[in-house]
Amino acid sequence: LQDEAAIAIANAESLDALRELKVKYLGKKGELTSVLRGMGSLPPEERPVIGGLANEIRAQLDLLIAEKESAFEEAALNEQLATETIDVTLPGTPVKLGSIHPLNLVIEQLEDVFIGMGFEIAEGPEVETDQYNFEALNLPKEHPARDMQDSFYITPETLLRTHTSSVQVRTLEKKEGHVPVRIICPGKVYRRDDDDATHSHQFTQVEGLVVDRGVSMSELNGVLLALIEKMFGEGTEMRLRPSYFPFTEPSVEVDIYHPEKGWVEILGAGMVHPRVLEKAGYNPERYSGFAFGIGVERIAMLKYDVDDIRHFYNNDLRFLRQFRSE
Ligand code: FA5
Repeated sequence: LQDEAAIAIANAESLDALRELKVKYLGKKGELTSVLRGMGSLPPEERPVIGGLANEIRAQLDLLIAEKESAFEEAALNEQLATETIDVTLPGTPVKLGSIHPLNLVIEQLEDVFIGMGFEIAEGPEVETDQYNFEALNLPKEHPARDMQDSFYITPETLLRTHTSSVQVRTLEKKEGHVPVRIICPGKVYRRDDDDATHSHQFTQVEGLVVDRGVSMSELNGVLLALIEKMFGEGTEMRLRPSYFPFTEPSVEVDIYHPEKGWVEILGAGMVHPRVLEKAGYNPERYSGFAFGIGVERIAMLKYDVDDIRHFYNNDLRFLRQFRSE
C-alpha cells in the first residue's frame, strides 16, 4: 500500500489529482484508515505493531503529499510571476492635475491677508431670512434702499442672501456683546442683476467686521490700504468715495486705480450704524466698529486681467488652466 501510494503521489500531474489521492489513501474512507479501523479484529498483541506501522505510513504519505503540494504551488507562482512582470522602463501615465479656481485663489489670498491682521473666518447660510439680510441691518420692509439689491425671494420671509453683510448680525449675536469682534466671511451672494461683462446674478463677496472700543474710520482706512497693497502691490492708489448704505454711517465706496481701466470700484464699507449695533445687543455709546464688503470677482478681474466676469462661471478649461502654476 505504501509503495503504491508513493508512486501515485510522485506521478500526480496536478494539484487536483494530488488532493484526490489524499482522500483516497488518507481520507475518512481512505485505504489506510480502513486498515486502522480493521484493527479491532486483530489479536491484541498485533494491534500495537500494526497501529504503529499504519501511523508511520500515514506520516510518510502526509510528508510526500505536502512536498508535492508545495512544488505545485511554487510552479504556479512562478508561472504567474512570469506572465505578470511589469516593465518598469515603460513611461508612466501622466496624472492630470486640476487647478485652483481663480475666485478661490483670490479668497485664499484675502484670507491670508486678514488672518495676518488678526481676523477670524466666519460663515453664514446662503438661504437667509429677511431679518438677517435686511431688517437687522437697518433696512425695514418699506425702505427704498431695498431696491439697491433686487432679491431672489423663496418665501415672503426667506431669500438668497444679497450680500454677506447678513453674517454681521449673526456674528454679533453669537459674540453676545463681547469684544473684540474681528471677522471676515467669504461666500456666494445672489441678486436679480442682469448679467453683463462686470455684473452677475450670482457673485462672491468677502465681508469684514470689526467691533471694539474706540474703533475709528482711520483704522478702516489703514486696513483697506494694507489689503490693497498686499493684493495689488505697494504704491497702488486707493480712493474712498462718499456713499450710502443703511447699515453704515458714514459709508464709502472704495476704488483702486488701474493703469488701463482707470478707477474701478472694488468694495463698499463704512462705520457700523449705531442702530445695527444696538439691535444686536451692543451699546453704541461704548462700542464702535467698521465693516466692508469686497467684490471678489472685481479683485480677480483686476489682478488677472480678466475682461468679462462670465469667464469665471463657464468652466472653460482653456481659461481655468491658466491659473495652474499659482
Ligand atoms: C454691498 O453689498 C454692501 N453689503 C457692502 C458693505 C458691507 C457696505 C459692509 C458697508 C459695510 P454693494 O452692493 O456695493 O455693497 O456690493 C459690494 C461689492 O460687490 C461691489 O463693490 C462690487 O465689487 C461687487 N458687486 C456688486 N454687485 C455685483 C454684481 N452684480 N456682480 C459682481 N459683483 C458685484
